[in-house]
Amino acid sequence: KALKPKKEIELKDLTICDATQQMLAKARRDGVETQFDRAAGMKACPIGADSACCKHCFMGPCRLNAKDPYGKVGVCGANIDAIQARNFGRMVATGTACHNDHGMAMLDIFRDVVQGKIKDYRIKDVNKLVSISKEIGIETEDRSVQDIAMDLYHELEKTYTQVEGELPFAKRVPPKTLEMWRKHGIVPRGAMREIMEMMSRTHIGMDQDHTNLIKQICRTALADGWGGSMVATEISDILFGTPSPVSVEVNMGVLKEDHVNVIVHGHEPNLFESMLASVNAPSLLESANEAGAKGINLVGMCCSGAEVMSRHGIPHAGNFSSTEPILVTGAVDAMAVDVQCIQQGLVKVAECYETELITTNPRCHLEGATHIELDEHNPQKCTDEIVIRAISRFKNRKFPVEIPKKVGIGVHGFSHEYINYMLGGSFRASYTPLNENIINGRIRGVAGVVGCTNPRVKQDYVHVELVRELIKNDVLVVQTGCSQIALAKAGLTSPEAAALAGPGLAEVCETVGMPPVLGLGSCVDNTRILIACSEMVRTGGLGDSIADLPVAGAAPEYMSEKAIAIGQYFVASGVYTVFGVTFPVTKGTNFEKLLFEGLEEMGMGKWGFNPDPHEMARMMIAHIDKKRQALGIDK
Ligand code: SF4
Ligand code: MSK
Repeated sequence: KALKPKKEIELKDLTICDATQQMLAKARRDGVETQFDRAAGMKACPIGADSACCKHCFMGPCRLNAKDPYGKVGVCGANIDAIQARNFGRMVATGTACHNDHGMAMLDIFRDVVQGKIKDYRIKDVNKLVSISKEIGIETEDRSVQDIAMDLYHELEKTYTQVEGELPFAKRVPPKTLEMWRKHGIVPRGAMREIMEMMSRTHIGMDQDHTNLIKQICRTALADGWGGSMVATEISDILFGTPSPVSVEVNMGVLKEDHVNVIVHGHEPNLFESMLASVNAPSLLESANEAGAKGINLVGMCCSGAEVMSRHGIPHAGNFSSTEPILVTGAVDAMAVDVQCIQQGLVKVAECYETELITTNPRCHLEGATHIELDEHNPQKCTDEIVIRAISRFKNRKFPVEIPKKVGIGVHGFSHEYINYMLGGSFRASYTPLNENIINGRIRGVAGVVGCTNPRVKQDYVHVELVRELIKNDVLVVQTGCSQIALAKAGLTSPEAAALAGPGLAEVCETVGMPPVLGLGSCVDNTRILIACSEMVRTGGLGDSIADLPVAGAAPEYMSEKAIAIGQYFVASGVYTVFGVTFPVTKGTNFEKLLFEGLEEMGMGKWGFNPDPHEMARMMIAHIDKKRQALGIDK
C-alpha cells in the first residue's frame, strides 16, 4: 500500500534539480509514487536513527532510551556504547563487503581476460598495468604483458583472500600512516577475513568493549578503501582505460525523443562497456531505424554512468534520487541495472510507463523486473537482447513523452594520474605545483565532497551549497559519485566556474585551465583521493602522514552503508570527514566521543556531523586552517 504524506510537500523543497522537479510534478499528475513520496509518508524511526536499538539476538530486540542512554541496558547487559559500536561495525562490514564484491568481480574478469577466456574485453592500459605491478613489487623487466598481468592477478587476489600479513596496497600508504596503523594493529589482512571477524565480533556475547571494537571497525573499513575499492578502480582502468579530462553533458535533457533511449544504472563498468558495443552494432542500428528511430541513445546514471562519462564522455542523465523520476519522462525505452543503489521502487514506476526494467546480475534481482543475466564470457548476448527490447518498446510507445530540456556541460575524468600530470610536474625546484600552491596559500586545502543523494534532504542542495562555499574560500574540491553529478548539473564542473572561486584558487584554475571542482568518477574511485593524498605526502612539504595534510572530506546527502564504510576508511587514513543528513549514534555517549574526538587522538582523522552546508563548510575550513597552522604555512 502506498504511503501517503499528510500534506503534499512543495516540489521546490524536495529538490533543486529542475529536471527532477518537472518529472515529480508529472508523476503527481500521473499518480505515480517515488522515493520522495515514500520518505514524506514514513518518518525515520527515531530509535534506529540514534542507533539505540539492537536485534542481534532473540532475547531482544532491545531498545534503549537515547535521552537517557546509560539509564538502561539490553537483556544481555549490553550498554549503549556496545550496541552502537556493534551496529556501526555491521554497517561498515556491509559497505566494505559491497565494494569488495564489486572489486572481486572486476578481478575475476581480469583473470579470464588474461587467460584468454573472455574475449570481449582486453587490457587497454598497459602502462598502468606495469606501473601498478612495479608499485607492489612485481618484476616487470623483460617480461610479457600476460606474465606480469597474471602475477598482478595473484597478488591482488590477496586483497580478498589473504589470512595473514598486510594487503597488497598497504605498500602505497605513507610510511608514517602505516606505522600508526601497525601500532593499533589495524592493517587489514584480507577483506574476507576482516569482514568475517567484524561479523563474528558483533554477535551476542562477543566483543562488548567499544574501544576494542573500533579497531576492527577501522581494519574492516581500510580493507575497503585500500582493498576492494582500490582494486576495482585500478583493474577497471587497466581493462577499460584510465580516464582523462573529457567534456560531458549531464542531466535529463540528454534523453532524445526521436531515439531509442537506453539507460545503464548501477556500478560495475563491464555491463556498460558491452552495452556500448551493442548500441553501435550495425544490425541493431538498422532495426532501430526500421522502428522509426533516428538512432540509439545510450546514457548512464549513478556510478555506472560516472565511470563511463569519465572514460568515454558518455552523457549522464542524473544521480540516485532521479532514477525513478527519469522513467516518468516516458522516453526511457529500457533501463538496464547491475548492482548497488538499485531501488525496488523502480519496478512500479517502470511498470507505469511500460519501460523495460532489466536486471543483469545474479547478485541483484528485483521482484517484478525482467532478468537477463550477463555472462562475462558472452556479454553481448545480454546487452543485444536489452537493446532489442528497447527498440520494440520504442516502436510501441504508448505514452506522451516529456523530456526536461535541462543539460549541464562540464569537464570530468580527472584520474589521480591526470591530477599528478596537471598539477604535479616539477617546474619548481622543491615541491610539486599542487603542494607548492597549498604552501603558498593560493590553494587553502583540498576537500573531497562525495556520496549519495537522500530524499530526507533537498536533493543536490547540500552538495551544491557546500561546494560553492568551499571553492569561494580557495579550497580545491575533488568529487565522485552522485555528488559529482549534482555539481555537474549546477554547472560547477566547467572551467568557467573558476569565476566562483576565491582569488587564489581562481588563479590556479585559470593558469591550468581546469575547473575548481574536479570529478574523479564513481564511489569506488574515492580511492583516487586516497592515492592523491599519499602523493601529496610523498612529494613533500605538507607533513609526514595523511593526517598532517590540510584536507577534509564530506558526504553531505549520504544514504548508504557503503558511505559509512567510505567515511570510516577516510577517517582511519587520517582525514576529517563530515557527514550530513543524520549520524547513526546517540549524542553524548562515549562511542560518539570516540568517533568525533578519540580517533584523532590516536593519530587518525575524525568524524564530524552537520546537516547545514554552510556550517559544514565552516567546520571543514577550520580543520584545514588548523592543519595549515600546524605545518607552519598559515597565511
Ligand atoms: Fe538485546 Fe543483547 Fe540480544 Fe542485542 S544482543 S538484542 S542488546 S539481548
Ligand atoms: S551510486 S552509493 S547513491 S553515491 Fe555509487 Fe550514488 Fe551513493 Fe549509490
